[in-house]
Amino acid sequence: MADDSKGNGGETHQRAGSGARLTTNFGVPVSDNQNSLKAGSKGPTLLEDFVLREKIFHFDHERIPERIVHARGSAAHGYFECTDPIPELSRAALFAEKGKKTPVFTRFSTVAGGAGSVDTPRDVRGFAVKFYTEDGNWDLVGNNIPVFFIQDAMKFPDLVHSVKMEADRGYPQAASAHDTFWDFVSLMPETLHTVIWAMSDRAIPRSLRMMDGFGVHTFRLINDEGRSTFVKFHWKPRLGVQSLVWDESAKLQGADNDYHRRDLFEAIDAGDYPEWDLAIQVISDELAEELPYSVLDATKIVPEEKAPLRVIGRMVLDRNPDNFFAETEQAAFLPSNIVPGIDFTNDPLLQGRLFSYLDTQKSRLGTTNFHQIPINAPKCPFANMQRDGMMQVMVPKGRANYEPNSLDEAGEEAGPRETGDQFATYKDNAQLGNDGSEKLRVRDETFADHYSQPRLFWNSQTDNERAHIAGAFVFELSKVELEHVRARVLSLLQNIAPELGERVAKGLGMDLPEPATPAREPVDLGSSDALSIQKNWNDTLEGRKVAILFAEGSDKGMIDGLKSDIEGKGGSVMLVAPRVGEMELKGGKLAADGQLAGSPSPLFDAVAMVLMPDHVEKLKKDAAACAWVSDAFAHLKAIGHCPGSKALLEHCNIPSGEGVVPNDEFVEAASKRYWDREESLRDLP
Ligand code: HDE
Repeated sequence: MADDSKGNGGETHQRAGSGARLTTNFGVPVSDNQNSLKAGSKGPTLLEDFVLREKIFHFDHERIPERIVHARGSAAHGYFECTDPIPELSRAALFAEKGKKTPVFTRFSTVAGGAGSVDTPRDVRGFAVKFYTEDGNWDLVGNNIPVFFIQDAMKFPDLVHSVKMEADRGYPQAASAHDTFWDFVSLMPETLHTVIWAMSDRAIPRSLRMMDGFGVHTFRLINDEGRSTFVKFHWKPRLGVQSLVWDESAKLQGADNDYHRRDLFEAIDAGDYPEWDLAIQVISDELAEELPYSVLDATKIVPEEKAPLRVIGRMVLDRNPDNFFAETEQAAFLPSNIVPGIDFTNDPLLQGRLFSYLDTQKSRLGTTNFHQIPINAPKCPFANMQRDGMMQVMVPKGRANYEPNSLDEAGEEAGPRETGDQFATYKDNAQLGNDGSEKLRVRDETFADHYSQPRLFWNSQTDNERAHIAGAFVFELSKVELEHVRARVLSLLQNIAPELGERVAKGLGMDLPEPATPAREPVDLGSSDALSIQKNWNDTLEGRKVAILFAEGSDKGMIDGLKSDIEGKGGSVMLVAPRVGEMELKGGKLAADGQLAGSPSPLFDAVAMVLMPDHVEKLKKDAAACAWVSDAFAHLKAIGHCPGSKALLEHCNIPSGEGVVPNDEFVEAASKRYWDREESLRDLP
């Protein structure tokens, strides 16, 4: 067999280790890496300087095109472990045995912004997992929201053009709050289900470690007998789903551009490995037939009440990439990467994706041989008759580069052969009422109901979550300058829920237009608690970050006590003070991890203060100190205080009460957010 499986990087790219002599790319030792070659010390630089030329030539070509969508992302290595095998449903090797581990590489991303944009805009997040299975790579390229904006691949370029920076002015960056996006939404009611999720707190996650992931499309599992079962894939974070509040996420864009990237990297670096359960929703053919919408429609969920989640494995991310470019940037995910035991469905969005991603990888990575880059190469052997191309790094042996051949049927020279019992596409195309006999540019009529599921989502939220959703619509539409677009969105929102339309209209100061006429009458789907973040909120300190503010003369014993109690409950602590150098405290010396103005409270999940009265007097004159506590209060966080620091709260008009507690009650209080506080703080729509 031709030895194609080796040589994908390894031997040809020998890089010397640390302390080795510096050389050019061709191995020539470099004697001076500081100065270019000149004709005399004041003379011009010589063309002959191949060392300078090579160094700058390489530098000039360091960038590759960023991803057209999902350009900003962060990734990590880890493994998937099967915890509940499903051989009755799928022959996939990775689901075959309890305890079986498969390496993974997982990349999280925002959608709209460029590679250098901020981490915390209101946006859908990408959740792409590459499983390096023994039968090849399986890429589950999903999002943190279970539905998508559009039903048919044909609309994707329009959707993306509308949400990215506007064509003439080149802004706004990483934001959906602008005319063209809402113009598109207002003309395409199929976007509404994803839009209502995107206006909920799902689109402002607290951490990449605290978001759900969804395969979005319905897939098939195929068992040994060739039987197909519809499934949806769900990732559930062990830390629970947690979100920010909007003002906090906007302030985080200033406080730390890299808030999510840093959080993921630091957690893994500290051995605090993020973990998700992988669950499947099994959708029987009967259920699929009986639902009032199609399981092939990516704008619809199948409620957990109809098809419960079954956990089949877990993913642990336990290793940061060694090099951001080589791994995270060059990772090429392909929904068409599928393994025996899993198959596609006729979802017209998925079908389009199967086409698109190969093209994009060729355009970004420059060659059809992008599969040879180590992060993309399978970890199992691979062999075929595909040859040559730009940047070919493999050196296949043997004469035969075609198949069939008869050079030596049994020996080395003949090369690889097909194996009929491996991946075979599921044949039945006549399911779910599909008439495969004609080719049509149509959408099945079951795809035409765009309101029932957004209404289900709205009905499932807490009052506070509804206020956030209405508030997000008001914020976004207030940035829309085209009056007729605002009005058109309002006419759609009323079909989701009259109350939503009214609240948004009031928030914008507009009259409510007539509701739009639905293409298909909505049906009543009740409500589902699984769709709410707050109803499922984990009261825990695990994975959360707490700040303790102190200054000269503070009580070190109290700080140490708080710190160890917080860490004992799985939280992490950052010590913040007006300056970072070591300070004399009551009971010993202490240095802060961060300076007050540079460590604003949006960076933390809860804050406590240990301050002496004389320092509080100084802090009262410090705008950063007042903003620190006021923001923590406005972002619904717990605030702990000692008798001295209480004066600062009073100075900033922060009342005691739920979540604003003496330090001895702080650790208990810090695991929550205080949603009820919001009503007294903001004029919620
Ligand atoms: Fe993508 N998408 N997409 N997408 N997508 C890309 O591929 C595309 C869709 C998703 O971390 C691109 O490598 C089309 C749905 C993620 O590298 C591009 C259609 C879902 C990522 C592309 C869709 C996604 C991408 C850009 C409609 C959720 C980032 C660069 C037919 C289920 C993966 C690239 C990573 C990336 C095309 C729809 C998720 C342009 C044509 C639906 C998570 O090929």
